Amino acid sequence: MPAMLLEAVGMVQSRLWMPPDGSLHGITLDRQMRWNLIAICICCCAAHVWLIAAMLRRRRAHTTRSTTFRWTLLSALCAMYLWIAITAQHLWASSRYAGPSLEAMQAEVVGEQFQWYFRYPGPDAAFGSTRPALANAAAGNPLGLDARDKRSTDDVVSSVLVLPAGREVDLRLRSLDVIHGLFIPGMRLKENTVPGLVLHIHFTPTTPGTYPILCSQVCGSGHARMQAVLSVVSPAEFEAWLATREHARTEPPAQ
Ligand SMILES: [Cu+2]
Repeated sequence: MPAMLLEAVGMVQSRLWMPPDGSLHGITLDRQMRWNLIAICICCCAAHVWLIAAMLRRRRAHTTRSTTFRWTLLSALCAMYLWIAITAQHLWASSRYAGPSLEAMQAEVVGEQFQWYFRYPGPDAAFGSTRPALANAAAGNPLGLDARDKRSTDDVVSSVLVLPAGREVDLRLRSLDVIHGLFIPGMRLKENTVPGLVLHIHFTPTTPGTYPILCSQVCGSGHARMQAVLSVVSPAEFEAWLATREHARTEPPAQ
């Protein structure tokens, strides 16, 4: 019965506002959201029934029975609130307080008015230094990669975030100007990019497909067009894509 109820709420949820989930942690998160929604709906309906009944009934003197009923109801509400808070905290902690595994893939997301850039560390597995003074999108260096740092020479910068399905990703988030909000609804992922800070968030995409990337902070006049795409592909397709980008980065163009 609970499974059927969850499934029914899930169908309504996906039709009304939630896109299909493509991440590992999204399964637990969606279940949590559905239980919260069910609890809130029951409370809302019960409160209205109680309110209408109280208006229609004639005022009665307090009895021991009605007082016991009220305390039972209050205790049940407190227990429900605690259950929601504890399970939500557990879910939050597993994704935000616990770090990624050592095998997690590294990638960087950089927000700039009004564009998302994505960087991969290349074969050396280390992100090279950047300098804001060198940032020049027209010259093909939007993040200001410093060529004097050897670790920068193989870094791959892309305007599309391509990730392999089934592998955990450790995203490091930066901003070049104002606060932006990385929001990938299909991955149940939302985190700000803050100037001067490097924030981390980790997750595992599971379902191949294309997912919109949005900005959830009103970051300026072009905020609405600050969109990009996450493409989740098979590990083999990802390796092939990255190898092509790395080759183009490290090999000088043929004369
Ligand atoms: Cu933005």
